[in-house]
Amino acid sequence: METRELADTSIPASTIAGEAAALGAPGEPEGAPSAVPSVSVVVPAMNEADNIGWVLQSIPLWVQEVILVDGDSTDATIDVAREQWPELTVLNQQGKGKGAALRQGFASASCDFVVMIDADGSMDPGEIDRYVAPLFEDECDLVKGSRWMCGGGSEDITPLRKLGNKMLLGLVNRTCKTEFTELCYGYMAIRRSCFERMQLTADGFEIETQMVVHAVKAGLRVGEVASMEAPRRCGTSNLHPVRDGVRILSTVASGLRHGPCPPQAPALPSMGARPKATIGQVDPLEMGR
Ligand SMILES: Nc1nc2c(ncn2[C@@H]2O[C@H](COP(=O)(O)OP(=O)(O)OP(=O)(O)O)[C@@H](O)[C@H]2O)c(=O)[nH]1
Ligand SMILES: [Mg+2]
Repeated sequence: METRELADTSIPASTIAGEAAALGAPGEPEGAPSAVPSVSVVVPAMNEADNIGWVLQSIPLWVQEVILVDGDSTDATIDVAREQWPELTVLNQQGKGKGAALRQGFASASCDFVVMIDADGSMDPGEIDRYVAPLFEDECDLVKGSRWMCGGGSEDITPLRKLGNKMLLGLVNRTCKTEFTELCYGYMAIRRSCFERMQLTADGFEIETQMVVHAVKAGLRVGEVASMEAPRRCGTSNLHPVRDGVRILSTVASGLRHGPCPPQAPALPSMGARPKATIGQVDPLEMGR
């Protein structure tokens, strides 16, 4: 595989936090300088009462909008969430599955950039500025987290999921002529104006893969930033590796059926506050933990 040295094109996280802080507290965007883009966070949640409090209290205060899409939780998820973020928008999920929840959240988001993050505490909201920075700098349209880049990692992934991720990643990289280091990871930031071009339809956990494949096929600029995945704080996973793996595979296949992928921009940026990474030298199976 071709190896490309990636420039560290990040801007300091403090720049975003500092400029966005001028927007004021959540729900109070008045007086915002129009040049500073705004950020929505979409959180799909199903019975995450023991985790959602930590997630919401860790979201930077300069985020303007937080949308929780609730999958018919039977516990206190919504109450705990509202307590933590009073201006929270709560949507009752219409369809079924994480993908349906996310699509509903994306459709209702109103800010310039939209960040998606899980409600189980496995993704650190403190990384949000790293995801948003390349959008802010107009280097990317979609920024996806990677647990396998230099500076990333996972304390959560099982050997079976690791293998599945590697095989699906290889398939996407070969057919899309990309050099991604990650595929099935649900921490991303997207320029809201790009959703229309992505034409998302996935209902389940295959949504993340569909976002990546459709973004590439739509000619969007896709970049990766290093991310650290912790184990979910409490509770059990909703993902079934075999069932959802098959759905992901069929998503890749149908995404690729409709013609070739356009070439990616020459510099797939590596961004964020982490050290420089070299895509192509990282073996996903060897990294993490
Ligand atoms: N609204 C909604 N949220 C869901 C649904 N399924 C999963 N989620 C949420 O999507 C996120 C990811 O689901 P997880 O069950 O943690 O899946 P996972 O991260 O692959 O599994 P673990 O690594 O074991 O945590 C969590 O915030 C879930 O609460 C659903 O059908 N509806
Ligand atoms: Mg999880």
